Amino acid sequence: MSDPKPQPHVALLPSSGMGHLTPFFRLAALLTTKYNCRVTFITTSQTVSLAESNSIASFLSAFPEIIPINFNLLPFDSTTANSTDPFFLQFEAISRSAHLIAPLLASSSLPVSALIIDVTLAASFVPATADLHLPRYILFTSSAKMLSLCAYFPAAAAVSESSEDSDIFRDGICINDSLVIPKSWLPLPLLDLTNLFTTQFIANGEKLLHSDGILISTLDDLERDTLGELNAGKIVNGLPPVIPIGPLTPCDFERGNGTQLSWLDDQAENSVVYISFGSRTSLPRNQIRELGDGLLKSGHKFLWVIKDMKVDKDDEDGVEEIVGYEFIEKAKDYGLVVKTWVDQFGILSHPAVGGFVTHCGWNSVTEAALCGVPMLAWPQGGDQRVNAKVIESGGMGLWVESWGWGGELVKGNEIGMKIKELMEDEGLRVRAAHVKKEARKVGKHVGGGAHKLGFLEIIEGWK
Ligand code: UDP
Ligand code: G50
Repeated sequence: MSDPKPQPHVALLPSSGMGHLTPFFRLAALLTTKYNCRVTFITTSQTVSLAESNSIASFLSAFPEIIPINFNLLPFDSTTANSTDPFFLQFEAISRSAHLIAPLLASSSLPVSALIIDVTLAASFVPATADLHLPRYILFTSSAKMLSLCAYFPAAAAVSESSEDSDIFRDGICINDSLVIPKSWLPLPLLDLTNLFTTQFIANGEKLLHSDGILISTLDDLERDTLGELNAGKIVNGLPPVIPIGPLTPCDFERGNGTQLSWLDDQAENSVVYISFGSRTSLPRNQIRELGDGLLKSGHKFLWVIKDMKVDKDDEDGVEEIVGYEFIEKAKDYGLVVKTWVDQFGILSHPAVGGFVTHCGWNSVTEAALCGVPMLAWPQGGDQRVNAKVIESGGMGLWVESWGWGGELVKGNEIGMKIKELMEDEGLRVRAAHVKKEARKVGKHVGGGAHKLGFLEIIEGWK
């Protein structure tokens, strides 16, 4: 018998927030179960949310072969940073301990053959690991369209800084002839070049160029052109290869108890609209009430996940207090309203679910695409408007661009009409079913099939 092939040992460095942790869990599972890699998973001593610490514990117990490393962060005085967002502050806290990573990795009893770093940590960890002489890849946790903005933004910001014009982004950011990002789609913090998120975004965008490659969990069917442009040097010159590795599929351990699924079992096919704004977006109370009104007016059944606070640890009030007792009474025969962590992929996979009102977090978008569920895009901040455009132009959903994110109230009537339109649009359903079919093909052959050139070859190179 020939010697077994050497096993690459990949260290993964995720960042803060479920939207950043989740793709790392899925990537770790893929590397371990499909690509015969040893995986070291680096976790920080503190997390912002309970959802993060709970899911890390479940992940590690589901994959005992994965080696956890605890990265002890230095104390960080958040009052010195220009942001109040707990997740952005945590990106910063991790970044400021970056110099401690090289000795930690060097001390691993099994030599590390490659490192995969979350994009929000690129600026600090790409330089901090240069002396290890390892291949270093960035995992970009949003859409390829958003990656285009991230890669191009440092140049746009440099022009802005040297300009007399106080509103340099007025006409949007013109990346090339076919890609202009309107000012209204920019994550709001980017309008202030001194904001912590902005300084990080610029520095991370610059450091993409110093990595060996950028991994991205997207769908060829939705972003083929953008991926082509990124790799043809039409976004920025000198970008390393952008390697589609997805859509990454959820792992079994993420599923939880799924009590909502038995309620769905009693509902007709495609009859229920699912509403969720992800793990870190809460709507103001008056908007929650209008959404409730809209759901009742839509005439469709619904499964609604409510979030009242950005960070789950602060979430104390009961569902009734948030949506109102009157609503609960009226909704009894139409829907289920919950305020817990749900098995989102189980819900989206359920045949009763025929539409998804989403904030357009990239994980949610890829999960809905994998399940063939049409979306009503209702972006609330960050990268979500750019992602909403990907949904809309890919024919996977509707987006009312005028629904702002500056706090203007969207009334129940309008919400109800749009949900009705979503649930009754046959064209969207057919297109979503096609995207699902294609996505699952790629998912099955990730690293092979359409993406043959990409991931598998790279992993071979790590051996
Ligand atoms: N999620 C879930 N149950 C919940 C809330 C969120 O499983 O109750 C998962 C969801 O399926 C997705 C992730 O958490 O995988 C949220 O990531 P996304 O990028 O959609 O949004 P973010 O939370 O980062 O804004
Ligand atoms: C959160 C957010 C805005 C935003 C993203 C968020 C992205 C885009 C990728 O997660 O995921 C990205 C984020 C930060 C960074 C570099 C790249 O420094 O509110 O765009």
